[in-house]
Amino acid sequence: LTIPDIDPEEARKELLAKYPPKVGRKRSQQIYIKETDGAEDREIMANVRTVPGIITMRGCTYAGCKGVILGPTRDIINITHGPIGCGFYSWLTRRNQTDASAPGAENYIPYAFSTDMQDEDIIFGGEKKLKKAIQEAYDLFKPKAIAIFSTCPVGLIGDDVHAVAREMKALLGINIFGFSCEGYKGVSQSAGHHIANNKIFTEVVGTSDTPVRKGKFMINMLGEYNIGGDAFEIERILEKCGITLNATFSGNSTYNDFASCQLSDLNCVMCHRSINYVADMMETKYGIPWIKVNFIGANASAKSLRRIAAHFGDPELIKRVEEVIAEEMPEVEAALAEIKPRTTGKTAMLFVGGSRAHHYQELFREMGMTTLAAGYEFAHRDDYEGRHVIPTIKVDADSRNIEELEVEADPENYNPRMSEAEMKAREKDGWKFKEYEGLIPDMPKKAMIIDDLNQYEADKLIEMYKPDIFCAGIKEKYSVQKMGVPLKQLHSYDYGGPYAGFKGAINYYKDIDRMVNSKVWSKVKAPWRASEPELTACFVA
Ligand code: CFN
Ligand code: HCA
Repeated sequence: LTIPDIDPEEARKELLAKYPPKVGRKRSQQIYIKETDGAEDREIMANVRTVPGIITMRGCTYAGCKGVILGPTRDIINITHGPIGCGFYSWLTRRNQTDASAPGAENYIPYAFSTDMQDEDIIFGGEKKLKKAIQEAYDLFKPKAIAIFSTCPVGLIGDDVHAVAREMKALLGINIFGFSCEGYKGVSQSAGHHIANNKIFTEVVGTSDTPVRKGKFMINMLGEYNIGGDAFEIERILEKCGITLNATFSGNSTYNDFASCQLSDLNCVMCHRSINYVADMMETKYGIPWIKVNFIGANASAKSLRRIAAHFGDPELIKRVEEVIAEEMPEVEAALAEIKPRTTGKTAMLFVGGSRAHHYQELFREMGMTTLAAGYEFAHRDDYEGRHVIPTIKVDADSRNIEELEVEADPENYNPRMSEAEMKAREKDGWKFKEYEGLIPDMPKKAMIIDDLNQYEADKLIEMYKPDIFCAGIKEKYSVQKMGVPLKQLHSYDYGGPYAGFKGAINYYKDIDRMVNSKVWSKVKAPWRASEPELTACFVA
């Protein structure tokens, strides 16, 4: 797989040419060009604030906390404390699916709960309204737990959601907890993941010793959110192998799944970015080891199953996993053989979130397609650079709070390029390091890796490279299509999916084949283009 004949250094210059010098210098550190086909020893700048005025693809801290981490839980009532827009626009937009027929758990996902703050609440304070909302939700549903999410104005006016949570918890006798996840709290969604996960870890994980499920090989899947039903496909495969998926963080999950997840034998981390620290904390507190897995792509799925089986080391399980792979692969191979002649040689660009821009390259490779450029919206350096990068910070897991996790941002403590000697020295001090497969080492020579891509740069990239497909989200979809290039939403899957596991790979091959071979958008002319001369004349006059 090779990149077409475009000089990436020239392309980088073109991307940066319009910026004022200071902005250009900052952006240039977030644009990385591969010099080889393998691992390299350079840094990319990531997880830094977007320059104000730039139209970023990122979302906010509230979105990361409420939408991403807690959104897919079924039986926790999630109340947005804020103006109605925040609750409304995080209502069912992520396509995290639920098993409505599952016994023993309520499903509140179809509801949008919000305090609907008005001007007078901003002026006089919104705590009373929040208490009323909690009482109302309790009276109507009698849930196991209620979570409160702070939006920007809540932090600005100083409502104490934690005090309200404590008071209502004492009054109602159920678990109620608040999140200080105001949208502006961090540089992106990523801060919201931290805030959500820390609280779930301290308030819920390990609070029950009653197992929800039993099995010989019990695993948790961390960082799998069941978008388009991905977790259902992963569970189907695991079940076939005789592996019990105990708790998923947090696709189709329940309060009790979190509360008793410490009874599992192994944590598998699917999306490293959103949750790696929970795996660390569970290892520290409960001694549960963790491994990285990836169920996006048929080969990646097979590799992950083998990794899980190897961890348990049970000969029967190892054999069963091989049987399942052998059973599943022929259908995948047949689907691939059908589409591959049409997809081979096509090109893609992926700018998505904090893990999919990497994971989906596997599927494109299977189809014989080349990724010309890719990047994350909000991932950190370890997600890009890979290598030994996960220090288990020496603090008591229970007391580990967001300030302590900020240590990650400190390059002194958290350097993916740390030398072997320094890692050894730190290991003596109680630090742990793990292998992690990053995006940059996996990309071909001349590929561009761009952090926190923006609207202007996306347009420029498309003009220069004319990829056969662009993968991003809803905000990017229509502007890209107007440039004649099909856009695959790799957040919501555009009503499609699942794309995980073996069946998911087949779905993906078919969808992408259709998109790169019937480029309807390049054949459509926008109505205003047809009458452009008239309009121009009109404005000139
Ligand atoms: S489901 Fe995940 S896989 S959790 Fe994360 S980093 Fe978002 S919501 Mo959109 S699709 Fe995306 Fe990842 Fe992990 Fe989703 S690539 S941006 S915050 N993400
Ligand atoms: C979020 C959620 C999001 C947005 C997707 C998009 C998702 O970041 O708050 O921009 O299309 O997957 O739903 O990432």
